[in-house]
Amino acid sequence: MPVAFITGVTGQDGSYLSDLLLSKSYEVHGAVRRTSALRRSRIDHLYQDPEIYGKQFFLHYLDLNDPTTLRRILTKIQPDEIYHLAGQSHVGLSFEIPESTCDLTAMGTLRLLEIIRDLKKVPKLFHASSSEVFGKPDRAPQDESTPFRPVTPYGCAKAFATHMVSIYRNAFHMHAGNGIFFNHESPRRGENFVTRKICRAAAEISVGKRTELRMGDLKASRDWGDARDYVRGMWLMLQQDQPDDYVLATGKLHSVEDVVSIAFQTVKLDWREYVRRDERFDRPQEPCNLVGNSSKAQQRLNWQPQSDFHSLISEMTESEINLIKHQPDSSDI
Ligand code: GDR
Repeated sequence: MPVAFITGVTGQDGSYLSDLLLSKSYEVHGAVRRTSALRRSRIDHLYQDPEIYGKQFFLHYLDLNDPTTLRRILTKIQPDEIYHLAGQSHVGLSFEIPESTCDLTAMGTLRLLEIIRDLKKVPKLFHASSSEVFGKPDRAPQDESTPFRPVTPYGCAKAFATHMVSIYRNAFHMHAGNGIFFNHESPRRGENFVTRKICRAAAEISVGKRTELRMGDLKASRDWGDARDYVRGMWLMLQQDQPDDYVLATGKLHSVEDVVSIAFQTVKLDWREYVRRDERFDRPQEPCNLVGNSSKAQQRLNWQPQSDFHSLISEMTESEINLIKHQPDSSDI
């Protein structure tokens, strides 16, 4: 049974990755922050299952700024594969809390690399990098050779971490790779990211739970894929003989307004009646033209995005309607 260790296991990607690895008979260990609530979290279905939790799936309390505990856990479980997904992942918030963003995302990754380097059996490492490293790029679409030009503290922290992973791969011959992932969404997306915020609001407005949706820039655009496709890509990256960096993206740009329009269409409402502009959600700087070219992943990993944008946003909106029906007090999840 291969052993995997996941940082950020309670997040959208960590939870789908746990499902995927467990289905492939891995023993999965996840790192959980002391402050994370497990009950009713995205991994609740695994945590509550006595056939899985404590047998094939294990959780460890760990803060990424606590290298001693990290070293102790890794020495004990001796993972074959590490999936490093944890970090402060909200780009807008990184302007408010740049130091802790850099400490977790940039230095947290370096601390992990340092510990891995010293382990007796050096595990393979996947690092979740981000299209935010490209910022305002000089070309579109972006691929693995596009220079990094971050325009946000988050993007800058990810650029540092991404370079460090490449440096450790080359200098210390580690099987370590960066997944330079463009936006990826799902019904398990965090509620303060734009797609989930919109789908949730459309569902709540449709059942009369609220009357309006306040939004930042509707013209902002992104390359949005499906998180379930992207976690499959993470696993594929670590199954290769040679470690490398890969861009995962759909290659298609859509605007925030497109998300709004599809979500409200799904609940049969005209979005113009409910959506209000609110500059509080604007960011001091926005990246532009972030659209990815995933040819390398398609050729070498045989990876293809399988879901399309329209059905993803409809699925997310329908999932919100189900949540409202079945968990009326879901706002505290
Ligand atoms: P992003 O995702 O910053 O691209 O980072 P997010 O969903 O937060 O924003 C996407 C775009 O929507 C605009 N926007 C708003 N965003 C939010 N959150 N709330 C709003 O009200 C709103 N109105 C407009 C944003 O300005 C932006 O242009 C995500 C994260 O998952 C990162 O961790 C990851 O690395 C990148 O994707 C790839």
